[in-house]
Amino acid sequence: NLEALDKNFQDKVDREIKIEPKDYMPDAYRKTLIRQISQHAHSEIVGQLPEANWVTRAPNLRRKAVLLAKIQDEAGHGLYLYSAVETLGADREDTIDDLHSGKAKYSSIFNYPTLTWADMGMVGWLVDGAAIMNQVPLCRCSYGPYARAMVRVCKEESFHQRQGFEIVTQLARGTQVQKEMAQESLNRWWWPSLMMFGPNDAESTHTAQSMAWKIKRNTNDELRQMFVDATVPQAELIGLKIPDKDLKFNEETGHYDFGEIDWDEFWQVVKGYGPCNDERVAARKKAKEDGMWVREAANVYAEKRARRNKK
Ligand code: FAQ
Repeated sequence: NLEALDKNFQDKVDREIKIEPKDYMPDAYRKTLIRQISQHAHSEIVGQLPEANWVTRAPNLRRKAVLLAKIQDEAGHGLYLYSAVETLGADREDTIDDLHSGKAKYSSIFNYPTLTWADMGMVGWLVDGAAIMNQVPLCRCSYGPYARAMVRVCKEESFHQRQGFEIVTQLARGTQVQKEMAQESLNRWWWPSLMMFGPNDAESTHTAQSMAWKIKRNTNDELRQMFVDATVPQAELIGLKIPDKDLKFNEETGHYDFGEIDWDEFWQVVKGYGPCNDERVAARKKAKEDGMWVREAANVYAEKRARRNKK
C-alpha cells in the first residue's frame, strides 16, 4: 500500500540511501526533481548566451580559447542534466518546449546583459561562484543520478570560478581604466548574483519539503550567506568595493551582515520582464528551429537503417 511505500521511501532518505531511477518514489518527489533538474539544465544552456556574446570580442587568443572551453563545459552540464531528467520518466523535448513557452524557469541571472570584457570575469567569479556554493551540497542530493552528475559539474565550475577571478584580478591590477571597468561591472553583477539563491526562506515555497527529502541540503538564505562570507574577502584582496552600504562584518555572528535585496526586481526578472528575457528565449527557439532539419534527417536515416537491418 501507498502509505507503507511512502514510509519506506522516507526511511531510506533518512538513512542516506540514494534513490535510484527504478526505485519507488512519491509522485511529488518525482515532480519536484523534474522541475528543479530541468530548470537547472535550462540555466546551463541559456547560461551560454551571455558569454557567447564575448567569444568574438575576447581580447586575445588565449582568453578566447579559455572562454570557448568554458562555454562548451556549460553545454555538457546541460546535457548531463537533461539525461538525469529522462531517468525520471520525463520527455526531454517536452521540458525544452516548457522553456520556450515560458512555463519553465531558468536562473534569473542570465537575463542580464554582458556589456564589457570585465563582465566575463564577473560571470566566472560571481555567477559560477554562486553556482558552486549551491551545487556542492547537491552532490549529496538523495536522488542518485542528480547527485552523481553534480560531482563532475562542480569540478568544472570551480575551474570556471578561478578563471573568472583571474580575469577580474588582472583588471583590478591594471590601468585606471581597467580598474574602473572591473568596479563598474561588479556594481552591476553583485545584487543579481545574490538573487541566484532564490527568495528568502520565508518566501520559498519548496525549501521545507525539498530539505525533508534531502534534495536540498541547505536553505536559500544559508547558501546566500555562505557566498557573501566567501566572496567579500576576495573583493577586498583585489581592492574592489562591494556595492552595499550595509555590508559589515558582524563580530558576534562571525558573518557579514548585508543589505536588503530588491525583491521586486528579482520577481520581475523571474516573471519574464528582465532586461534580456525576450532575447534569451528567442535565441533558444531559433536554435531549435534552425537545427530541426538535422534532427529530421537523422530520424529518417535511423528509420532507413532499421528497415534495412530487418531485411
Ligand atoms: N531564478 O521555493 P524556491 C548555472 C523560482 S547555475 C529564477 O526557493 P527551489 C551555472 C523557483 O524555481 C544556475 N527562478 O525554489 C552556470 C520557484 O519557482 P517554480 C542554475 C528562481 O527550487 C554559470 C520559485 O522561484 N542552478 O547555471 C530563482 O526550492 C555560468 C520559488 O523558489 C540551479 O538551477 C532564480 N534565481 O529553490 C552556467 C541549481 N530562484 O519552480 C553558465 C539547482 C528561485 O515553483 C554560466 N536549483 N526561483 O516555478 C536549485 O538549487 C533550486 O531550484 C533554487 C530554487 C535554489 C534555484
